[in-house]
Amino acid sequence: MAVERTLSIIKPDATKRNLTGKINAKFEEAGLRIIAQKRIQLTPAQAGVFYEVHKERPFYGELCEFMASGPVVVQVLEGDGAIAKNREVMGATNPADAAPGTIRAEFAESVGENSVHGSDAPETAAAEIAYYFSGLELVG
Ligand code: FUP
Repeated sequence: MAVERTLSIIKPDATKRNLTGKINAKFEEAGLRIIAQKRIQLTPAQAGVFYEVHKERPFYGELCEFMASGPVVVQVLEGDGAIAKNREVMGATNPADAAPGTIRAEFAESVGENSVHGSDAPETAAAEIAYYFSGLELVG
């Protein structure tokens, strides 16, 4: 399987509850390498650009407000099949449907406040990584 990079975000509900280390342990146990990482505070407008694909959805406003409600940790994860592997480790969007042992099953509070984001395809991964990181910040 090809080595891929994917964009991960530890969301405000998780940073607030001091879960960054526990979530990072899940990535590392699954063989994903955290090759870049920073803790930042988004504005609602910056979150809005990131989630533009959802702008017609009824939850868009609430999602942007939530993503700007506290610090997030943005990360680049690297590994064999990293995009699909990360989504496996994250679990289903709604924690009620997430498989046991996944991040969302263990930590998410609701479908909206679900602790982590992960890119869903190679094209979105490339665009999402470029939104948060410059090439110089990706040291492997
Ligand atoms: P995922 O790829 O699992 O993060 O899920 P989506 O891309 O479908 O959704 C992105 C984010 O929108 C979710 F993480 C949370 C929010 N969302 C809601 O608040 N309500 C919904 O019904 C669906 C998604």
